[in-house]
Order: sequence, then C-alpha cells, then structure tokens
Amino acid sequence: MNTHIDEAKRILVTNDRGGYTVPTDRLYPFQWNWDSAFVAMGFALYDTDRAYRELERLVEGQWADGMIPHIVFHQPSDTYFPGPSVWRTRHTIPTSGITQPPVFAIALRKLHEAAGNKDRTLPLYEAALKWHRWWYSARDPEGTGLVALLHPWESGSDNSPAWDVALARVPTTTDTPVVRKDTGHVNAEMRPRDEDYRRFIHLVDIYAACGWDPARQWEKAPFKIAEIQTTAILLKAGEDLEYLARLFGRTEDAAEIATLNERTRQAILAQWRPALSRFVSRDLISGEDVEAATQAGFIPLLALDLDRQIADALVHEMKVWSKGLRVAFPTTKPGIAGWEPKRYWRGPAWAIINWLLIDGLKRNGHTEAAEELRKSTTAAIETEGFAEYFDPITGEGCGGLGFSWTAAAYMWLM
Ligand code: 2M8
Repeated sequence: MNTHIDEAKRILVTNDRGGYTVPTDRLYPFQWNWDSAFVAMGFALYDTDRAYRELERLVEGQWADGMIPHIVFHQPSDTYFPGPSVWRTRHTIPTSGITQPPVFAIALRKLHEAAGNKDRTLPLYEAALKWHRWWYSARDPEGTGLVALLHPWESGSDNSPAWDVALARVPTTTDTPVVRKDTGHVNAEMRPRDEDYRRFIHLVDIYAACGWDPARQWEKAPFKIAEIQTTAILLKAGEDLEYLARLFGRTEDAAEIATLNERTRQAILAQWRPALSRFVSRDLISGEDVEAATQAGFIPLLALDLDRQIADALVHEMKVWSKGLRVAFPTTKPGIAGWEPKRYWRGPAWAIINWLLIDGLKRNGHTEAAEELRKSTTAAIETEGFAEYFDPITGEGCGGLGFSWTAAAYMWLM
C-alpha cells in the first residue's frame, strides 16, 4: 500500500469546501480554474462522482459569453488579495474577470472515459464548447490560430520571465490599493515582487473600466501575448472536445472544432524556432517573438504529433536544462538572467507542468524521457511532501503546503 496516495487523498478531503477544492488553505481560499481541472483528473481515478462535482461547481461561474473565469469566489474570505471588490465583475456568483489555461475539456474526456456517465458529461461538454468558442472569438479575433492572454495571471505562470519585457511596459500606478495577503502566508522571496503586483492590478483596473467587454479589452490592452503554452493546451482540449462531439453524435460541432484545431496546429508549428530548439510566443504589442527561455516552449509536445527532428531537438534541449538538477523540469532555463530557483514561476519545478510534459513526451514516442521526468516528480513529492512547487537545485518543497494539484498529479503519475 502506498501511504503517499492515502496522504494525497487526505489533502483533497482537507481542501474540500463543498464539492469544490481550494488549491490550499488560506493562501488560495477559492476555486481556481485549472487547479480544479487537474484535481478532477485526480478524483477521476477513484471517485468519479466527486470529479464531476468539481467541474460542475467550476461551471457555476461561467459567464454568459462563455468565459470560465480563473477564480470563482463561492464564499467570502479575507485571506486573499485581490478579492471580488477589486475585480468588480458584477457576476451573480462573484468571479474574477480573466481566465486560465483550458485544461477543463482534457479533464472532462478523461472523466467520461472513467465514468461513462453521458447525462453528467453532456452539460459539461456544452460548457466546454462555449468556452472553446469564447477563446477563439475573444482572444483570437483576427483568426490567427494562436490565442492571446491579456494578463499574466491568465497563463497560470504569473511571474514567468516570459512576461518581463511586455510587463515592463505596463505602468506600476493603480487606482486600487494593493494590499497583498500572499506574503503573510509564505516567504516573500518565493512570491512575485511588489512591482509585479502593481502592474497586475493596473491591468485589472483597465479591464474593469472596459466593463470586462472582450472587444473593448482587446482594443485597450497594454499586455497582449499570443501564448504558446495556453494555445497548446487549447489544442489538446480541442482534440478531446472533438472526440466527445463525435462520441455524442454532434457532427456539426465536431466539424467546427476540427477546423479550429487544424488552424491552431499550423499556427503552433509556425512558432517553432530551430535556433532555440523551442516554440515561442509572440508579443502582439511589439510584434516580436518572446524569446525568454521558459517551460512554455516545450508544452506543444502535448498537442502535436511532431516530426521526429523537432521532437528530438526539444528532448535534447530539455536534457540540457535538466542537467545536474535534483528535480526537473525547471520553468526557466537554469543560469540565465531572470532565473530564480525559489521564486514561483521563475525557475522552480511544478508537478502539473511535469504532468503535461510527460503526456507530451509519451505522445511523441519519448517514453524514456517521460519515465525519467515521472520518477523525478514523484520522488520529489515523496521526499518533501505535497508542496506547491520544488526548488530544482535543492529539491526543497516551496510555497504553499498540502497543495491540491500536487496531490492530484502524484496520484496520476503513480
Ligand atoms: C497562482 O496564481 C494566483 C493568481 O491566479 C496567485 O498567485 O494569486 C498560480 O500558480 C496559478 O497558476 C494557480 O492557478 C493559482 C492557484 O494555485 O496560484
């Protein structure tokens, strides 16, 4: 009997707030979008009813235009900033006004395969399709095939070096007092800087002034990145949605989704940069490639059957980054300017990113590299516990503890 699996299940019980799971107590006291999708995949392994509940509760926050927000504030809490009064979204159930990577449909397919409950899958499929359409209309109005993020929080990789150049253009002035709570829960050295927070809130102020209307935001956004990690996740979600559409005899939906998928497939391939051995995002304000060396450049493995040459180059580069580390995979290339092995998304290894990479490596036939990364991830958790993330140099568990998505990832990877 693996006692770590028992511990992982206990964490999900502790973090349950009534059919949804908070990422961890106090630091994140609400329902987060992609966290819940990962958690639902964890539940799908042993409690499909609870897995459906997780996704159903997230969808309670869906907007009329299809967006599923990045936070649903089901009940009040004063341990997190920014709360509903900063977001000013006026949604019936309070929510934030931005979104997060669309892992939802990936989780839904896995859950349906485990449970086969069409009555419960169908309404969630409808919600996922509505959100899928929102991504393409609100975040790719010109039909390029790549979707754009208007806020670093939408990437899930909040303070990644990938945003440094674009975020530097966003003023640090805000109309809203920035009263951080996160640094009261965990060491400030492990968190984004105050300056980042002022810019994050400056963006929230701008979009709130647009009444959260997607077209007005698109026009006013000072931060607009056609992002490779989110687009790759969207393509994988699109594949899984297309699969469900066919399964349920929704042939028109399936054809619509297939067309979007194909456009996105080609758009991602056009972002391959052989000289970097990575895919890159594009800054839509400057028109330039985002060349910062982060994990995002490898995530297309998840959604594409790549040519041997490209897949081999990616895997080779991943090995270069991982050399000598106690825990792979670093979210920033070790040693470059901007690399900080303990500071959140600026270097640490995250179990959920590894999960996506492992699936991508397997898909592209690199089973040995996948197995190595799987072992590195589960060993880190067994040694340090279910931390939010890990210092790749020392292996130390960092950030919040008793973390839901680390628990889900462990169960999935065992
Ligand atoms: C972190 O992001 C939130 C904002 O959404 C924060 O720092 O306040 C990120 O790690 C994000 O990817 C994650 O979904 C969230 C909850 O775990 O925390």
